[in-house]
Amino acid sequence: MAKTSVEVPSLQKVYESYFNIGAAVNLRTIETQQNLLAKHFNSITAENDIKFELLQPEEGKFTFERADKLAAFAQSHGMKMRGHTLVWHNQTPDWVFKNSEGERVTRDQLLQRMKDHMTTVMQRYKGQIYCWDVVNEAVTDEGPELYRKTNWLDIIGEDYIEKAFEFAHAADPDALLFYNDYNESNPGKREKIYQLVKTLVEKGVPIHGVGLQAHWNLTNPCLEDIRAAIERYSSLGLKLQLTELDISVFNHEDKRTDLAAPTAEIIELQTQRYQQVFELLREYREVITAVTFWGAADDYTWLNDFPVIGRKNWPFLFDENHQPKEAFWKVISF
Ligand code: HAH
Repeated sequence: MAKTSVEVPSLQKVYESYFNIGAAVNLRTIETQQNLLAKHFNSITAENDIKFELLQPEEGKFTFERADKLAAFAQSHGMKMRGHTLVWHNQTPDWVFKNSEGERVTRDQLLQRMKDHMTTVMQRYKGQIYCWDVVNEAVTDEGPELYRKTNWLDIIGEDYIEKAFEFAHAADPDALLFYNDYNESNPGKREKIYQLVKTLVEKGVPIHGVGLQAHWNLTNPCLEDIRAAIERYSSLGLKLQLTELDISVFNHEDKRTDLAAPTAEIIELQTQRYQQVFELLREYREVITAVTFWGAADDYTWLNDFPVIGRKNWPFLFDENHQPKEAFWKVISF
């Protein structure tokens, strides 16, 4: 039986004494999903608009209009805001790594650019963005190497990560500083992320948390691996946040494109999965301070273009019409 919207409890209120509930947003979704966001979420992250290439497409030319609009949306709705992201190998313009002759910049030049970007951006949103993904995805998925091969690593060296955290802390001493990564619950990558973060903590680098992106699907990662990752990272005395949660209805290898709507079986699996995941997250309320979805409702998700371009996905608790799915009712029943 369809329930009317007045009977739908607010997700964010149900979880008030557990953790913040966030959503990634963009300029479109703060319009199209405005009511849903206002009711169920008390935190937002800019899906793209705070990334390097969108904030400083050319050296010294900052374009804050989009990010400012999102920050104003958060403020007018009494929401917190997370900052994503400062130092990353993706969505960073080429100019950052090149001088005016088109040659590679030196270590010192790149450190200066990193610092200038971070300082300008963080100071602008000081008091509004309470928590930053300072470094995103610096660890390899496979192989023995710890550090992902990137321009940051090549030009600066392994200490680019600690430098980023130091610049961040100097720019906004009140901000919470996170290391963020995906496949964070995979046992092999988990240990690499753990080693990286442990070294930072031991060196006294100002880091306050680990972001688990949590781009999951109906079966992967298993609950035991998620639990082990939470235990391992939190053993360092850091806070944890799920920063980009979505539960794809396709396993990563599944490249089929013929599904027009989720089957009853898929809906059932996703419902159970969300129930189990949130049961586990509630157990760790002492260390998990926020759970942010990488979107809000099934009418818009980056998964419609990843990893298969143009394939529809249905990864959230709310359907395409912003109505709560079965999974929503399980997540709020405890
Ligand atoms: C995340 N990467 C990024 O943190 C986020 O900024 C982006 O909008 C979407 C997902 C996840 C990822 C990827 O982009 C490519 C391969 C694996 C995982």
